Amino acid sequence: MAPSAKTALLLVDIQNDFLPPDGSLAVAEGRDILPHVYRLLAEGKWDLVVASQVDHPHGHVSFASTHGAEPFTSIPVPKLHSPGETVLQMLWPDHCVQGTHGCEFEAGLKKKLGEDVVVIQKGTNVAVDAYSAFADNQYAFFTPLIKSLHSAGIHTVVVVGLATDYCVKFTAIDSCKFGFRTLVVKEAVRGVDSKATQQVFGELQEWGCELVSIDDVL
Ligand code: VGL
Repeated sequence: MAPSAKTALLLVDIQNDFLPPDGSLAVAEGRDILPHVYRLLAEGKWDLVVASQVDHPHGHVSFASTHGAEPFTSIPVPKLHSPGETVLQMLWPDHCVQGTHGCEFEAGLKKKLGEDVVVIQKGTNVAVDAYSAFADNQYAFFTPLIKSLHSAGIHTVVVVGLATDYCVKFTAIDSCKFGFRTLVVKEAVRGVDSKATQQVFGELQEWGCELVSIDDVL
């Protein structure tokens, strides 16, 4: 990395509900990222640390329970601002409900986050899901993340967290689209479907993301 390039560490959705043993949408190997994430926080020289947090209201459109349907199936749901049009929504178990333990950052991470961490909440609109930390899945509403990165003069974004095949993927791709040099730390991401990881890494590279090892960014 060029020494002058201002760099942000972006921690994607490291929340109790995405972690075993109790998370309602636990990523099976999710805890494996934690030592790497702690090390990045302890040893990294970051110009900005950002933590994204899924913060869903009760009855969120992405919850299977909202529709009386089975989790891990897909259904068409109304597209915002487009009467009569629909988008396909993957349905999940209820997760990261505002104000619940499952919504909180993992306890060890919480202790290690400095007071200057920028927390970006997403998925707060009941009618649309939000995998990317930059915007919802329909790009109808943007979070303050792009403004935070630009205000801090960030050039490079280092992405870690959960889950490789959903929120990490869409966040890293958006980061590339917005023109940031985007590095995804292989040891510090895990997927809902671990078999999909290599395919997702390939997709990320096609978009211009760099897959790196932790020692490349420390
Ligand atoms: C996520 C599924 C549903 C994630 C969020 O953080 O990757 N996955 N909502």
